[in-house]
Amino acid sequence: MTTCLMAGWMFLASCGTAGNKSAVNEERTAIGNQVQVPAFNADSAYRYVKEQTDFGPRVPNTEAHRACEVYLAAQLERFGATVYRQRAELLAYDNTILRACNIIGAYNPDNKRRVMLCAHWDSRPYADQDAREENHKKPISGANDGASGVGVLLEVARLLQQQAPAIGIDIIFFDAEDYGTPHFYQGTYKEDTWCLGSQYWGRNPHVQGYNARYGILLDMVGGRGATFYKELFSKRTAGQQVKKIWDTAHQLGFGSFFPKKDGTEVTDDHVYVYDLRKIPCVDIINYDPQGDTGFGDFWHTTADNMDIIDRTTLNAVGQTLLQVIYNEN
Ligand code: AHN
Ligand code: ZN
Repeated sequence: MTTCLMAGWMFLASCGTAGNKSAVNEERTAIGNQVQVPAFNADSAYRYVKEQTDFGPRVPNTEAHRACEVYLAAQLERFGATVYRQRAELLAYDNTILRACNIIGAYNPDNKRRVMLCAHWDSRPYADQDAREENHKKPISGANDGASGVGVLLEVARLLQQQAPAIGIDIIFFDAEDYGTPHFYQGTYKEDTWCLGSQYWGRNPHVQGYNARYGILLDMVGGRGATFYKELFSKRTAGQQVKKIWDTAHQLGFGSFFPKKDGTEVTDDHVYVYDLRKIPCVDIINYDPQGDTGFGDFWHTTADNMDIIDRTTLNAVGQTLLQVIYNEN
């Protein structure tokens, strides 16, 4: 005890100016709103969403999927991330072998204090919620279901290169999220057919013993008039982070996109991030309390294309995300 006090006093006595400066910095972080948070560019995010859809549906084992993988890895590299491509052969609901790839961009990889940001980059092979039965076996464009979350995170990556936050960030694009059992399937039932990429990553993280304080998953974050209710698995396993994100959105004036109300519980990549790695992870996912699927009328239909993407929604999610991660220390 005496030694501690002594050391503190000696430090102050020997370098008084530095001591004061550090006290001022601490005060600034304690107040909290002094941190410079970069401005999210929604035009840029919109362009990244469109560039993905321009490849066509990113269904595993297709040429469009392969080309988009190259594009996403190149974008993360261009934005200064350390990029990992985690390849895996994953068994689908009907035992099709999917040549899948999780794409990871690490920022400040040596920092132990980390937050992971994720979205799925594949698109669904079946429009099996479409009103027209003839569309059920057609692949979807997935502008919202898939590309929107990735587009927002590519814009975040661009900004991370310009201005580093105090913590390390991992951007993870999970593959094979949306190859789950279609409604028309008559074969043998199999469990856990959604989120195959995150299940693989959860068992085989890109870095041995990987850990993060928490994660944020973006799913369907670009739709016009979207509403992000509090998803219930997130609320139960990452309650603190849910509160922080929704409070932040309200402070920034995006309250209409983020009602402080409960949605439903959704099986999505965040469930496997939590169950397999014990990292609390919040799913920011469109919830439509009116519609019968809960996800919006476009969901798993041919209508999920660029026509429903709105820069205003991308901006609300992107700017909220930036505010949260730049205030971590
Ligand atoms: C299920 O339909 C089981 N979960 C929704 C997860 C999902 C699909 N997100 C986008 N597409
Ligand atoms: Zn989907």
